[in-house]
Amino acid sequence: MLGDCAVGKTSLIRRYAFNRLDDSYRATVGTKVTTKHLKIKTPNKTENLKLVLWDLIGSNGYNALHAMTFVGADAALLVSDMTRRETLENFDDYWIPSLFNIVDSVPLVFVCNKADLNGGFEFGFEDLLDVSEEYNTDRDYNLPDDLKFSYTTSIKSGEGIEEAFQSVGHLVLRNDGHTNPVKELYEGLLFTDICRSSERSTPIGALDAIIVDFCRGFEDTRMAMYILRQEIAKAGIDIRKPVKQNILKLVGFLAEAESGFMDEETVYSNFTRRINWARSIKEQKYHHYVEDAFEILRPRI
Ligand SMILES: Nc1nc2c(ncn2[C@@H]2O[C@H](COP(=O)(O)OP(=O)(O)OP(=O)(O)O)[C@@H](O)[C@H]2O)c(=O)[nH]1
Ligand SMILES: [Mg+2]
Repeated sequence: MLGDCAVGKTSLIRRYAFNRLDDSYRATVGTKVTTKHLKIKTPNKTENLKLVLWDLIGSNGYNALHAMTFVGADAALLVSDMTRRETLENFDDYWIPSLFNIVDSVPLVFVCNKADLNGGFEFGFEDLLDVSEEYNTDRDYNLPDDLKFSYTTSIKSGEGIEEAFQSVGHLVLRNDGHTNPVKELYEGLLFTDICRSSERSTPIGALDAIIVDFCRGFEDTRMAMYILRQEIAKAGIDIRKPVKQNILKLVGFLAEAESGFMDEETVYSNFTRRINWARSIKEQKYHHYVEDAFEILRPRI
């Protein structure tokens, strides 16, 4: 699930996999995995598919975390918010190039979400179609007649949700990338390269590097994320606006957690590396003020 912050990635999964509606917004901390079993009807038979959905934080700047999540992906569902045009533009400007940087090319399904809202729309389904056709035409990805590559969705009415995930299911089934270990190895190496070059002088950049660095000590990212979510909360970090002081605290908490199952030397070298990243954060207080002022002024200009 790809798309900017607050477009509705988590809400769509919640509605689809658990049939739950929840109006509150809490940015997804790191990544979260949900499994959904579905039936895929092909002309000759019905196949059972276990779809593993990877939800991630959409916020700008978590580039290494995003890249890590893309490794091994078989398809992507790109989510935009019809009331914010930049969420559509960012497909081209950020999400698709970043994804294809890691996984070469995988089938893409597009949705414009929040169709239930009364007005305030900054783009429509036609605009989404333009993007979708640009990416899916030359490929031989086939879908049954009743399914498409793009949908208008709403978590309130439920429109388009089942169909969008059915499309993803069909495409995953036909484009099974898991059979190629060389490809996965290559993707992994590419990802390591991205991590090395990531920008760490901003609070988000450093936190991004620390999160990914912590995950690399684990076979199972889900377990790492589970621990991270707890420690990030304990350190009082707001994932969308982290501050240096709390990131320093987090580095300590992570070392404490690691000391339960890692040897002393590894814990110490992890701690030293991460604390150096956290210490080198240049706090951009001034920029925060400008950003906040802009948020206040925006409706008036
Ligand atoms: N009216 C309306 N609100 C929606 C819809 N989908 C999501 N929302 C609301 O939009 C807000 C953000 O939704 P989330 O699902 O948390 O967004 P996200 O894409 O997971 O955001 P990040 O985790 O920060 O990347 C929440 O308040 C949701 O209730 C929709 O179809 N219609
Ligand atoms: Mg989310």
